[in-house]
Amino acid sequence: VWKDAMRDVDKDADQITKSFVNHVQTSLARQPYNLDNLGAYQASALSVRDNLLVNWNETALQYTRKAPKRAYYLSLEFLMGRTLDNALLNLGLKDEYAGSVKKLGFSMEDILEQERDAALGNGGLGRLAACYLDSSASQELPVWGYGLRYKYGIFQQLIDSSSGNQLEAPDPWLDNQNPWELPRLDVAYEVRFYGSADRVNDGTPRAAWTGGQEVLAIAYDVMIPGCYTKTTNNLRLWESKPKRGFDLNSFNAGNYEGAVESSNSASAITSVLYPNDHTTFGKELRLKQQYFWTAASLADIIRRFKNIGKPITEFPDYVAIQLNDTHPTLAIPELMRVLVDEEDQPWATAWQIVTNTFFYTNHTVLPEALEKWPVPLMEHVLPRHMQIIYDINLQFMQAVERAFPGDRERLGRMSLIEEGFPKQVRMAFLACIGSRKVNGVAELHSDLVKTTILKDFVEFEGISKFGNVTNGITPRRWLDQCNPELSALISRTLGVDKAVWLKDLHRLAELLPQTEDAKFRAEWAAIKQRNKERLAHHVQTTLGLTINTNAMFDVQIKRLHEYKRQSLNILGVIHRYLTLKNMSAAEKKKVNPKVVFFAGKAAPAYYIAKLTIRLIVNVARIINEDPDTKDLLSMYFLPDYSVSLAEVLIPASDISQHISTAGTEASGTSNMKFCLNGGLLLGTVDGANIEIAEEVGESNVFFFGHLTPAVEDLRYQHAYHPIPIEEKCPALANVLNTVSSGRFGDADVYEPLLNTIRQDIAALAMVDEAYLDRDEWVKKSIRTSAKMGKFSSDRAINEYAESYWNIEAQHIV
Ligand code: 26R
Repeated sequence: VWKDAMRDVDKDADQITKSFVNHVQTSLARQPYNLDNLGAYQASALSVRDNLLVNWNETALQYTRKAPKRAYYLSLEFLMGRTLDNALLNLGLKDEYAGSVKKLGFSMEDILEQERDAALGNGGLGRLAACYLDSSASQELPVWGYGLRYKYGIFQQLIDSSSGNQLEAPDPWLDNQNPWELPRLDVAYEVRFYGSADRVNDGTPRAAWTGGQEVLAIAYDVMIPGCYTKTTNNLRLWESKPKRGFDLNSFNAGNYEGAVESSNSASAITSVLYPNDHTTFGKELRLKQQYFWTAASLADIIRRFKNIGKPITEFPDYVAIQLNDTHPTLAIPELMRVLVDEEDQPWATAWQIVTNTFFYTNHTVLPEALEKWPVPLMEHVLPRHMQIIYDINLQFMQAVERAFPGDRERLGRMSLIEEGFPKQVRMAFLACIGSRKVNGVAELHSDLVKTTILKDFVEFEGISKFGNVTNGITPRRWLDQCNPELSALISRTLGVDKAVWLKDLHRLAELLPQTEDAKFRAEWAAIKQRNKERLAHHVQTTLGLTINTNAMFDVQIKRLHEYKRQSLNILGVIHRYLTLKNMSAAEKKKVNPKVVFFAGKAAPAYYIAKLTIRLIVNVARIINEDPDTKDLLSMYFLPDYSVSLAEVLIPASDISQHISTAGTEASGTSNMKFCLNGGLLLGTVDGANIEIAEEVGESNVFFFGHLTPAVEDLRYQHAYHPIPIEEKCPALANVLNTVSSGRFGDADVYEPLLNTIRQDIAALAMVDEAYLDRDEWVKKSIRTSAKMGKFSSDRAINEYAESYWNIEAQHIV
């Protein structure tokens, strides 16, 4: 079917060359004979884009003609990474383009390296959004993404060579131009801030919102190709612009700075991605980003709905809107405002429409990450929305009072407004009551949502509103693209085109019998080895460091955060170092070498996270230079973690660490990526680790630590009195004392960090022991990969489509 769907695509080698040369000459205005790799990338991208645009137009046209119910994924973050390789894969043009550029004297690998990552996200939440777009298009689902076109993505991370501290630099990702976006200067909406809201008082709930600042939202469209289908969806990103270039009165009065001031403040809204995850800051600009984006997106969605010509009460029959965490929650009062103030709907009708349109996904239960906006700030920036939130809350409180008469405490707990100085709006509660359904992102996490932060809401609204959709990852990027050799081995072994299993990942289970085939195991292991060498080569060329590829590769790559416990990993490394130092030459002979990799960014204002990076860098410095141990242990902090770096690191890992305190990591998604690529998992009983273990079998993972209920009990009873580390584990006590003694420099500096440490030494010892039996290790690796079918984001997105959004696949012809 897909081959038929692809018939419009230019596969002919001459056509590809022609299109490439044509773009070199007419789009880039350059000469083919002295073209560099960057030019070759741009020409390839423009040529591939021509193919995407045909499909993208066709998809849009057929959606408009058939007017099916559509879903919209509102996310403040889309961590897309690079596009060219993914577009070539999804179009089925990889070999054709590689062949054509080769004839022109280029290597496709070098060309692909020229592309800058689109890094419009912090971590898990943003990358999940990107995987879901890939799966939506691949499953032929009518889903559009809506986000912001930040001028600067997540900051570039540098490591100061003398101190080991993280430094931040801007990420001007659009500087080289972005071939994957289309400016839609004709698609523009006005968005208001500040001003005043006056109730009309004519017996309707209407109010007039006037004055303040008006800015323009301009659409930029990014093509999202499905894998082996014509379906090419859209990611619409908004850019903010001043409504007028500058203030003419100030200008004419000679006040040039004043004249451009408001224009600067309008452009500032989409200038930069906030680099903090899991800690809120309550900043006005962030609030303006959220409203700007939700208002423009809703205006666009409503306009498209109106083109169908149906009454507004049928809105939820044509539109489902997914809220990616609470960041877009203002869409709820905004849709109320449009329906009540502009469409003149009665309050109850409007609320009915709203609560049948939205769906809310929670991505964390950590209290510091739950968004709350100060009421005074809301009143200032969005006076009408604050009124609407109070009105929603009044009705809601009355309903709770009817269900639980006289339960004042419950009312206090459930109110959308948290008492205090200042009062704050609880966005998770607003998202919950304004949505048709609420879900968490792994079984354990969804249970925690229901039993902790939204417990009262489950009791009031009923359990059926609350569900779980375990996260997934796209096997296109996270297996075929990042690990082409493994992908080819899988296709050969299953005896099918990769088109088949990449879109039906459960078929990987057919690899299981191969665990008993020594030749297959050898091939499997050889691919892992070559991926380790590819990583080593990458580190050699980018950082000038030589890595021992005979070692076990142990990888922990994720945002730096106390709850993710990179600190625990470091102490494990130091423990190993000290153990090696005390070993005789004979004992050392029995030890398998190990290389430990870290990567990840720390929020610029997160002191402990930054201190952790500094410790990693400085411990690495000592360990890697020590002639007694360096052949058996080394450690690297790879700076500026990104999607592209992950694509090199993940296929090279023998074991990866996912060691959050039980109950804190909502799901984790890199755990799925490592396992899919045959890396084993060292983890706590947390998030999706649990479901991974269920799938692959506990004997194939390394689990340690408390179970969640225990953790919860400890927290609830405030009865957590840790046993002194000297009693519990003298070896670890030695580690801690060594760090604080200043053996790695900075005596006493790391004291705050050492407090959060618990033991995982035993689990690490088990990993070492298991690695000694290499045959058994490879079997575990194959079994792990083979049982990852569940974690395809195709499965996840189909669950949303069926059980949440009620949308259907549209086959584009
Ligand atoms: C409000 C603000 C500071 C903020 C809070 C939280 C900004 C960004 C976040 C991101 C959080 C919610 C996040 O990325 N959560 C992660 O979502 C992943 C996808 O569901 C999970 O796999 C991961 O466990 C979770 O931490």
